[in-house]
Amino acid sequence: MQMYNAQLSPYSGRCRIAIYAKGLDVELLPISDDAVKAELAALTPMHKVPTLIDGDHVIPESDVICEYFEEKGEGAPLLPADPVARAQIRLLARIGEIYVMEPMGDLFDQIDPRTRDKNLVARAMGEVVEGMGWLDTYLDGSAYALGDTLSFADCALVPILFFFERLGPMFGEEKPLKPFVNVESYYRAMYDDTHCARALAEMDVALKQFMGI
Ligand SMILES: N[C@@H](CCC(=O)N[C@@H](CS)C(=O)NCC(=O)O)C(=O)O
Repeated sequence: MQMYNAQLSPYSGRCRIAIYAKGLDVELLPISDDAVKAELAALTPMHKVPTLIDGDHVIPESDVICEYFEEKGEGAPLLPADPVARAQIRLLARIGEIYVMEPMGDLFDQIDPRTRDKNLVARAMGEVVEGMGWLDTYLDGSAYALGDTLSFADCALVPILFFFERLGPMFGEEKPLKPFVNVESYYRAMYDDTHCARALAEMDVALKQFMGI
């Protein structure tokens, strides 16, 4: 398999954690390369990363890719058998993706204070904080998002929380995780997981490159 990838993309990071945890043989194709980017655009009108290639199949969307990995049945399972636990994992991932990451995406264009739209920032921040509150409620203090093993929820949440923590100081919030006690202790513990720590280190390098530091 091959996957069109950006090291800084939280959606690509989600799939990389799944790939590392499952020990899958997936070649990562960097869209920082213009030729690779053009290749991706020719394969799917969505031309977003991540996009997975498996033989003749072109599979965009991080959630769909993770589910595809699971259903192929290779490597460690990232969804338990119990339907209630599966629902809980998917709920946590969805809160992160829809209610935290989506509004947080609007903040990337607002990093420069000179060109910042204050109303847009206030609206997006309000939504992000509301979503973070929901996460804080649903995380139950387990070692991982649910229970004591890595799941799809961790794959989704860890890259999102990386951005939440790193973007805070750019908007005047030095310790953005502090009000979210459950989320903060969960996120800190994820650095002890080899696969999450690997993706976090990759995102750290990519963010420094992006910021020119
Ligand atoms: N819902 C998608 C979001 C993917 C996405 O927005 N990727 C961004 C990078 S973080 C991208 O490829 N943007 C390029 C574009 O939209 O053309 C997923 O879960 O994979």
